[in-house]
Amino acid sequence: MPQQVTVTEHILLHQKMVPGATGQFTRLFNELVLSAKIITRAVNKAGLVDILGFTGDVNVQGEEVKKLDEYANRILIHRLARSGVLCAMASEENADIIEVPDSLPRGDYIIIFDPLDGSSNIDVNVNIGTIFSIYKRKSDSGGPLMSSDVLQKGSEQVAAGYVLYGSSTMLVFTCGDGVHGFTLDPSVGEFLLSHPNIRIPEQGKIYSVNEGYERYWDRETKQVLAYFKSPKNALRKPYSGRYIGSLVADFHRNLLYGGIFLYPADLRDPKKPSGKLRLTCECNPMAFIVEQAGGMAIDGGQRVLDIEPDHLHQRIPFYCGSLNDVKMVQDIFEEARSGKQR
Ligand code: FDP
Repeated sequence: MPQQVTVTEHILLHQKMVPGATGQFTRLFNELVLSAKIITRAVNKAGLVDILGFTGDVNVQGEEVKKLDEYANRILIHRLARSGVLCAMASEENADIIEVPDSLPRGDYIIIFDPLDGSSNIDVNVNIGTIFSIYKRKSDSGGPLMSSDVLQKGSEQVAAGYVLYGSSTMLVFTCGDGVHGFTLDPSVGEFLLSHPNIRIPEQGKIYSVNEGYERYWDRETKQVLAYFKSPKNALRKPYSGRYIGSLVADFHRNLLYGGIFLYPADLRDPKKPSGKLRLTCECNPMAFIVEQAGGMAIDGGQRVLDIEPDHLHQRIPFYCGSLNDVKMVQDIFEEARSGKQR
């Protein structure tokens, strides 16, 4: 460990540097950290207590809900509502915005989260994660909350991050001043700074995509993959393919080693022409983190953080990672739009 700084100390230092900070953000973050520890405890006991498998319900995405998904969602809603600083929450598991009950104090922050990402990996002991994205409301405090307060562009995020439940639990986040990673030391129950100022390598060597769906991709994405696999690319050798199938885990590996994550549009299902990943709870937070680490995230057409969301569970095609790799994707899409052939 380079330094024994806890995540709470780090956030308090950040608070001191923000003129006029009230401590509201620190309170919200403390509840997130506590939730991450509680979820870690449940994840670590999976297989020993009755927390694996399905609840029998189907969520707003039409997916079967896993018990651990439901547990993580419940913990986050319960804890975050008690931070006293939120006016609303939104979860990947809930169809609508979650209001903070009248009985609890409120503030100006809004948090959007995916309580347990990579659910299909839960029952087989493969890495999963929690993703979060934090905004401040635009409308006046105390007045009615507007949908535009929740549906802000990703560039308006105040902070974003993820918790990775892996060989250890890691909390990685940005408040707009770089990306920092903290590892949970279970012996002291604290997240300690283990990865200060993370920078993603400018040139990656890994691509992560569910290649089984190649036949359903658009022409440009097929061209992109051909490029990464060609010995004539920037590396002068094929990239390595790595796909865990948990966004948090695939993203985290690429962040540290360099690489690109792709979840393209899928032309198979006309109901989901924009791929699978959700703009507000998955793509925006990852895009904020990757940009803060020196990388890039696009939907094939534009910067992810510039997209105006039109609904809470909107999906977009997602290309995210090392600068040179994502620029290459952008060039291929731009050439296709301008009618040029490579
Ligand atoms: P999951 O459905 O298992 O929760 O968006 C959710 C997600 O996992 C991502 O974490 C992951 O990158 C992707 O879906 C995997 O989807 P495919 O199985 O279609 O590859």
